Amino acid sequence: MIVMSIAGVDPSGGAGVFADLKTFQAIGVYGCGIVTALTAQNPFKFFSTQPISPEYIEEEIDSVLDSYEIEFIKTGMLYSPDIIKLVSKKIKEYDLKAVVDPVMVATSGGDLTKEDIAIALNKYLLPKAILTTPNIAEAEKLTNFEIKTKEDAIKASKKIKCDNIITGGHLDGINTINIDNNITIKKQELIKTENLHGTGCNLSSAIVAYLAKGNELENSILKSLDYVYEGIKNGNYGTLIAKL
Ligand code: PXL
Repeated sequence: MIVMSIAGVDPSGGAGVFADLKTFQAIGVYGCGIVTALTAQNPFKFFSTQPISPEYIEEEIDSVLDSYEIEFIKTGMLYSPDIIKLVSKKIKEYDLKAVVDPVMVATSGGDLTKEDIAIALNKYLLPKAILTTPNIAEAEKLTNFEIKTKEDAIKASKKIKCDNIITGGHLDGINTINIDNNITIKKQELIKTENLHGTGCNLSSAIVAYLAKGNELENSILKSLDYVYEGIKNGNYGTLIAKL
């Protein structure tokens, strides 16, 4: 089983492609990583971004998919509408099943996108995705709808252009899962910690790994919520990673 992440590089290893590859390995699938941008950052501070050209990203994707049979991929930091368009084209060309993490703002406040990319995500990528995994702020940007309550999250989830999970880290631990317009609420206890850097990246890559291992979509999501929850509890994210 081979899966692929198309995302940015966080050199501190907590988020982005490096984190995705670790999650793939931990769950037991082989991971490939396509780099869309380099960043200079650590869990406390974001310094800068160096995007890769869409032409070169295309060459990276072709070089892997020319030799590997891949069904499931995830996308993370895509940086610009041009990169989003390119990725959408490649999903169609290779008939890929894509889990889209609609990365827009870093917890550390960094420059993960060139401009507001919600329009491009809605227009080009989400209609081709099998799932998207926004947090509350990202779901608000995708839908232009403010989320304050569980009912708001359910309404927003029905406005999103593909199956989705709106993660509940900023909504009392209430995760809203919408598959074929059927809503499942999965509440998780919130863990008091500062160490959450990369949890979004890890959730979407875990979902891809569980899908590749033959799990259905809802089961893959539920297993991945548990996987990330255990990781947070064990201090696997952000600064405490150093204890590993
Ligand atoms: O979690 C969002 C994210 C995605 N991709 C990269 C990141 C971050 C957050 O810092 O650095 C490369």
